Amino acid sequence: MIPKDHPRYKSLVTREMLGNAAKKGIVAMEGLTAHGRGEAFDYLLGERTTDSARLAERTAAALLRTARHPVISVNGNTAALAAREIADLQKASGALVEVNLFHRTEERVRLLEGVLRDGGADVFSGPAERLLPLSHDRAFCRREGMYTADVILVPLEDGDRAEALVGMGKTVIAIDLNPLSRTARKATLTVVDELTRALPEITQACRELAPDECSRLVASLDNHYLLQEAIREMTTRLSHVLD
Ligand code: PTJ
Repeated sequence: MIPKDHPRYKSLVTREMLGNAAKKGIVAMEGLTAHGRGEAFDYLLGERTTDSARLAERTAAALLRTARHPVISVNGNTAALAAREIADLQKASGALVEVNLFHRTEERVRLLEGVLRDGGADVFSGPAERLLPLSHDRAFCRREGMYTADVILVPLEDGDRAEALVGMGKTVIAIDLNPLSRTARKATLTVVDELTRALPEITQACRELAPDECSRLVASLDNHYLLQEAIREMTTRLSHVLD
């Protein structure tokens, strides 16, 4: 029982939920460690959406809205934390939703597809092939899905696949609280914000952006600047946190 008046109530409830999702096989055991790393970086950000993250979120929306064939890639942590938010973003952006796993088994793929459908998403499923230039199982995807996508949103990704997708000429949007990660540095655009804060912001921006603002945001995309701003926000907060 987690008491509602506990100062870290939300964080404790999320951990408990992820622990239960791991017991059911939705979240990989390794996903719990990944979540802990994310929490540590969120502490440094002050657990809020910064101005530079909001700019990144609007730019992500602009990329999705102007894409020919956008795809949202979903792993275990993302499905457990944000199935409903993924469904909302799919409706606002028109993107395909496709499961892609590092710790891949057919059973986990089916479990995650069920979680996403329960959240309201229309999941692009069916037999996957080893199509991406990777030696691990994130290489599995569908020819009419990720493989032919021009823009891919990859929340909580690993750097290998972000790099491979960029190498294939795709525009890669990462959501990652760690601005130092390989993913953050390899992606075309990195949203340094917590997943469940970032997705509704991107969805809202998809709904409200006018075409000329989409073009302006895409033309001025500068990921190096966004990462520098995220690191600056963290170091500024660190230097004042005990004031
Ligand atoms: O479900 P699978 O089998 O595909 O496995 C998924 C994990 C997450 C285990 C796998 O992709 C992995 O190992 O990821 P990494 O390399 O640990 O990277 C995850 C990144 O996401 C880290 O940089 C974390 O800081 C970040 N992160 C964790 N939780 C959140 C987050 N970023 C945003 N929001 C979060 N809630």
